[in-house]
Amino acid sequence: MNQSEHMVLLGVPMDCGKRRRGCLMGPDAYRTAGIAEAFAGLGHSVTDLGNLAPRAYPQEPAGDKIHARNEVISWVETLSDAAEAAMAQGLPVFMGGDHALALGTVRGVANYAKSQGRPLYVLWLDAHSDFHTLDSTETGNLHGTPVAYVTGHAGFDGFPEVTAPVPADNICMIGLRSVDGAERVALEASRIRRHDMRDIDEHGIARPLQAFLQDVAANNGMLHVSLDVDFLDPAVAPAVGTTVPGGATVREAHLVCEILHDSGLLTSLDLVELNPFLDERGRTASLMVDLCASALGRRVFDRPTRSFS
Ligand code: HAR
Ligand code: MN
Ligand code: MN
Ligand code: MN
Repeated sequence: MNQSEHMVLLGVPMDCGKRRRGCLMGPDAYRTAGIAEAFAGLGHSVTDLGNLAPRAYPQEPAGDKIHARNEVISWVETLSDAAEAAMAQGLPVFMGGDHALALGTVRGVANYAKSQGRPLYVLWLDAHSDFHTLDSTETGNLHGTPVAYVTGHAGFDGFPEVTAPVPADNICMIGLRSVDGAERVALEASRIRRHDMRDIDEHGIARPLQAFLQDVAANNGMLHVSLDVDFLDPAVAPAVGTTVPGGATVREAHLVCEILHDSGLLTSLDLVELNPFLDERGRTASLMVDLCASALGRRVFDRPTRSFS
């Protein structure tokens, strides 16, 4: 399979989904690591729309438990509109920025899928489940909340209504190893598919992914992938604020991306939580770009298209 895509790059220098700063440098790190050249080298056309910015927002109220609520709300509005528009042009890659950007990108992509009469599926590659509501979050950091928001959970006061909530059945999380108590209770009560690192150790990473992709294909779904740098083991991807040991290896991550490419199902992609301030000679940014290349068709050899049994 060698379909050529129109890649639409959007820089999202969002840094307000948590306290530690640096993710605002993410978009330029991806550019410096050669993301556009990597896609072009695979035969895709590429448009870089530059960096987005939130519109003006009211001052944050003093003492709010939620960090930078108004700034995030403003980003969500900007990102929803940008995502919906970019979907009509090609395959958007949202170069973050922290994971709070997914409140906006997934909301916008879901609106687009609805307009096409197709279901949206979301693959969440992350050490964390990011399934807190504004009530359950202990840190007040909104990068820990996007999955609860886009599935339509209540209590996101002041946030735009989620007009096309993603059904829990359509979400698959792979890589989990840091899930807070309230998130675990909520996940266990939901139909979200969740694969922790023990699952991956015991059964491999290909099987749960292929089962999910089969469902996406059977339902003519669109597929949004949200790739958090901390999905990867911090030994190979140190440039992230929330490192958790025991993450995916370089090969496991490439295999996920290679299988995604072979499926032909990918329709949009978030790259989140890269903090270039914490990187070592650009190695994390370069690894993320290499993974993107695998997801868009880079390979050593073509795979046989039929079995020989
Ligand atoms: N669960 C923790 C919290 O709510 C940590 C969330 C960290 N999230 C990310 N993205 N780094 O996955 O604050
Ligand atoms: Mn995350
Ligand atoms: Mn994470
Ligand atoms: Mn938490």
